[in-house]
Amino acid sequence: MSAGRVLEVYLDLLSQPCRAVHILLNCTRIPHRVRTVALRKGEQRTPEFTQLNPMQKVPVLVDDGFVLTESDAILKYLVTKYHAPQHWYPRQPERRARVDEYTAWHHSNTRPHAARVFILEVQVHTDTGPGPRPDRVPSGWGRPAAGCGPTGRHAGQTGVHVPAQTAFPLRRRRQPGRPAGTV
Ligand SMILES: N[C@@H](CCC(=O)N[C@@H](CS)C(=O)NCC(=O)O)C(=O)O
Repeated sequence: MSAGRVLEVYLDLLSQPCRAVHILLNCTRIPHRVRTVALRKGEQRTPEFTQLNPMQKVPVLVDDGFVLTESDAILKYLVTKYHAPQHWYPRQPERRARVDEYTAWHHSNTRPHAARVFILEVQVHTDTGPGPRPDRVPSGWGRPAAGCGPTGRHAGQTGVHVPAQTAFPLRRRRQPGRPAGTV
């Protein structure tokens, strides 16, 4: 990092890709400054942020004038540029390819499906009912996680809008015995 220009990341920690960047930065102790972009307040649509990322999405990295979006690219850039330990992103081609294989798969598999489970099991209940179902919320939810994990309260604050047409089929699938409005 060039002197005096601290690496900046634009994040909302309610966002999974942002948390991945945040976790890596903290675990590898790369000096950085977090600039929060509150998605629920629409801060990703301000002219200043749009200039940084015309796609109006977080995370965004700014490293001495170099602007980079897409968490996968940011993670790999950070490890390479700041010489993070090899286990994060090995140099050996086959081992590196295994990481790339997973990260390529993650975006169209783990992430959307996990997000869907979260939205249906937690978000919908929080937005339309008494709150997340206790049996769907991990113990320790809302308390800062130990070590390098994400911190803060996430329930009901994902910034994800659940359109009515998404919620409708859920009502039809409602299990007997559960109050209306629950999945
Ligand atoms: N593929 C991108 C996804 C970025 C993304 O979808 N960010 C979401 C938060 S998880 C966002 O900024 N959404 C704001 C919006 O769409 O208005 C990455 O991994 O960085």
